[in-house]
Amino acid sequence: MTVRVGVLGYRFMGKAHANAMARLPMFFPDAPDVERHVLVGRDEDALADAADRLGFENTATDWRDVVEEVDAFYNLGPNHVHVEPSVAALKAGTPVLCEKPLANDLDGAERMADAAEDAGVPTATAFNYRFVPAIRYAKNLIEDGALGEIRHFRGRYLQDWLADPEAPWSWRNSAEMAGSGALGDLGAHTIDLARFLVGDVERVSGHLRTFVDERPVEGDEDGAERGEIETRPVTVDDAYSAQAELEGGTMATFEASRFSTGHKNDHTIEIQGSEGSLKFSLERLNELEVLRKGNRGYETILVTEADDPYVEHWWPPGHVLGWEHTFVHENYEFLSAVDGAASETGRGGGETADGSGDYHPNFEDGLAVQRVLSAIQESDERGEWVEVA
Ligand code: 4PW
Repeated sequence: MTVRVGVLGYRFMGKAHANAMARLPMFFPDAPDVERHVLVGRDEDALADAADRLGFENTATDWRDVVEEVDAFYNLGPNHVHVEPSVAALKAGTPVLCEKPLANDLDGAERMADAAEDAGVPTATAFNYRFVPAIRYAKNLIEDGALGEIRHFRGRYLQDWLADPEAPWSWRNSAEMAGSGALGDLGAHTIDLARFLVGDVERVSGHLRTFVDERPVEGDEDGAERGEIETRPVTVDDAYSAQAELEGGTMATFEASRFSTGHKNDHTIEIQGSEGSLKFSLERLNELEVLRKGNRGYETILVTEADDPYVEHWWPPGHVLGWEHTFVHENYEFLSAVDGAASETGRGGGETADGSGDYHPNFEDGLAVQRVLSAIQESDERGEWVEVA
């Protein structure tokens, strides 16, 4: 079957996913045929230009005209538009991939996960860092017991694009449009990796901080062109930190900031167990540092061999991959699940009893992360530890 994909959003993430879909026939010949069928946005001129560049057949200015007609719907819009279109697509029986965090708040994420369960079709929360070969390698090591019992997980995700107080306001600074700031935008990835590699988060103690509480608006914001407004309030966190307890008693710390001067997209993970340890940095994503039992130091493993996860699809050993490849792997897995689910018993039927396939991270995983985000916010407000619902 040819999977016809409808995509809402054509900026940063639209580009990342369109590029991924374009790479599939070249590098993943066993992937289903994929048509970039329709691109959705509000500004017709910008949309037409983006559709042309990103290889879409059609455009639409209303997602309502699209969600029923396509074989998969990608919701890559700002967080506040995640719920309504995703739920409508699922009600029409259309599989959905949605960017992270799943929603602005717990209520929205619950509605999405409920709709996914009722629909019984594959869903994806776009935690693309699960698809880094070195992260997969780390998961295999942990599952094989090479680290023993996991005692510590440390994850931090540091950026600096808001360190300048004059950096312009965007939807990512608005609680109404984004739900939270560094916490949901960056922390969601770290929390997902903690769940993926170690286990569920059981309780948290969180701290959120906003360093700059208003920012200049750029010319294309409503009212700015006419000189009516010069700034908008920042209503989300610029940085967060949390300590947590994971299932099995692992101690964890999570941290993210948009004010970490000198750090552009620095996501690092450290895990220490009774038998060994590992370290991963997104800035060196082809490497994994591993300390094995009996050794006195870490060895750096270059995760670029043909038998390393996903690598045989690309280049010979040592020919490194980058950030964009994580989206290719993610699209490969999700679109294969969509195709598998549809081909068994027609659209919506599939490998699993309810037709949802076995793709992860799905909306249930997105909801699990949202529960942790919400507990961290609540803990900051109450000044005490909070159990994750
Ligand atoms: O994965 C990261 C994010 O979640 C991206 O690299 C940029 O920062 C875009 O949003 C966040």
